[in-house]
Amino acid sequence: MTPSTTALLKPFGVALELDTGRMPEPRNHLVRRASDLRGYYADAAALERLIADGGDPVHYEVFEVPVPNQPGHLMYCISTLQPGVVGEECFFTKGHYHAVPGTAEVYLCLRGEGYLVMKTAEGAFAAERMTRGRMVYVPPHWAHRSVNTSPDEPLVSFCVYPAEAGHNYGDIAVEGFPKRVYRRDGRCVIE
Ligand code: S6P
Ligand code: ZN
Repeated sequence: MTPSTTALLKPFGVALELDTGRMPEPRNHLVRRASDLRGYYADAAALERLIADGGDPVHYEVFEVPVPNQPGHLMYCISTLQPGVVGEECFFTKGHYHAVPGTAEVYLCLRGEGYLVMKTAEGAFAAERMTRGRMVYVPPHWAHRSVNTSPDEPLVSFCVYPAEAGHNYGDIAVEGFPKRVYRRDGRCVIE
């Protein structure tokens, strides 16, 4: 089948800074600070202290040059999740299901260390290690959240997913994930 003229997108390239996890010329740049994560961490008082005394630090940034959100296209982004803890809990992204639930995602870790934690609406849980050069496959129907377990290094990832997938934050602000990731005495604990 020949695509219509409007469906034909000209091929393009995008520069990525693999170490810093930035795009020099993004069209979309999402910044989430500690205050955007209210309600998500186990220790709400520790988060408020971080916001008030720590200058409401940036938690993570996502850089995109979008493509049409239509089936057939692939969306992609590079993101940087800063290191840190709220109380003892490692910094994380909000986490989401895809609005089109039958869409998967690939995460490639470019720098740092952490986990991609995942859950299903039926209560299944998985945690896959993220280290440089490791790819994690998020199957359809699994909500996913990045967690940075390093004491001092950003977690940089590149992800690719169907352009129509969208985001569904659903119950995550209220229910969270079945397990949380903590750093205690220099060790990482998932419980
Ligand atoms: C999109 C993909 C990432 C996240 C980003 C921010 O499917 O998984 O681009 O959107 O890491 O996470 P969140 O949970 O705040 O949207
Ligand atoms: Zn996603």
